[in-house]
Amino acid sequence: MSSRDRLRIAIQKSGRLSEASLDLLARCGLSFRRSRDKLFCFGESLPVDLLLVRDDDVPGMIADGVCDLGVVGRNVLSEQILGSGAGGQPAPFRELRSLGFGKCRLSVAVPDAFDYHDADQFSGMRIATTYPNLLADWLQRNDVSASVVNLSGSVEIAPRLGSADFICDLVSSGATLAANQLKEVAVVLESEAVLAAGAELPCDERGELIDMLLRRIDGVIQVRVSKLVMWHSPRSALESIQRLLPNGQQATVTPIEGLDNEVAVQAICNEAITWQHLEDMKRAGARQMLVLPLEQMLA
Ligand code: PRT
Ligand code: ZN
Repeated sequence: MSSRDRLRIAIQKSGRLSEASLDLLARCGLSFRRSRDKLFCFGESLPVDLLLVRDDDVPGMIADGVCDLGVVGRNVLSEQILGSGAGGQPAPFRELRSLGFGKCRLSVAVPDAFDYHDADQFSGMRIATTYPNLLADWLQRNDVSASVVNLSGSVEIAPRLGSADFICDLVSSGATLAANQLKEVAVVLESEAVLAAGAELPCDERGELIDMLLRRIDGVIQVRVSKLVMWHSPRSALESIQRLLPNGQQATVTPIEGLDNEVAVQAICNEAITWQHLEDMKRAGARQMLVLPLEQMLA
């Protein structure tokens, strides 16, 4: 490992993950000055710099020690982890956190007209993909012997061109499959953007920066879903109201001046709160309910 004292993070230069990656790092308090070639961003608020690269290059750059962390789709990272495992060697990189954006599935799709029941029907078939390692691993785990046709792109037209029977590709809305008269029948991998790191984290100042960044990332991810819920209720109804809160935590109960049996309550909820939750709470005795978004959170 090199003896750099600044941390380096690789993110996608331009593509589906770029904006959300920059947004996440900004929410973690990192600000950058872009260089003229736009491939390197110097960290101004902390000694953390960015490299803007193709998503496929992120794991390799971590393995080579060019950068310490990277944001990349689990699909890309897992494919390369499987690919690097030859000879029983442990992979030189790993997933540290899932980041909650760039969600998609790596799925097997078959022609619309195909009467699909189960994965045994893949036996003896040719499946086109740009993820040969993930597909082969899934076929093996499911005890199916199909042949993997490794393509470099435009997988969805392979069945029409006759170069494969089925495909295995990323799906999000399903529109691309539908436009190609294909249907999704089996999920090989649930994917989203992840924070990737080397097999071992540096134990110098960079390691401390990584720890701090992970704490901030956890906070940023947590506040995205968490809400502060406030209400007034009779003290006697408190327990039954709290039970109605999804994943409610850390209730603070305050007496209300001049009202002996009334309390004001505030609690953090780590799950989405629906109208139904609020209506149920009202029926249980809650009044003056407020649901507020959180800005920052540090456990
Ligand atoms: O230039 P570079 O190599 O960096 O970019 P890239 O073109 O390889 O990657 P990019 O930006 O397309 O995707 C980056 C990452 O976003 C992927 O590795 C996934 O982790 C994630 N992601 C999320 C997706 C999708 N959703 C997605 N829908 N990546 C690709 N797609 C494609 C899919 O391949 C298919 O062609 O979109 C089409 C399907 O979309 P739907 O909505 O029609 O189902
Ligand atoms: Zn790519």
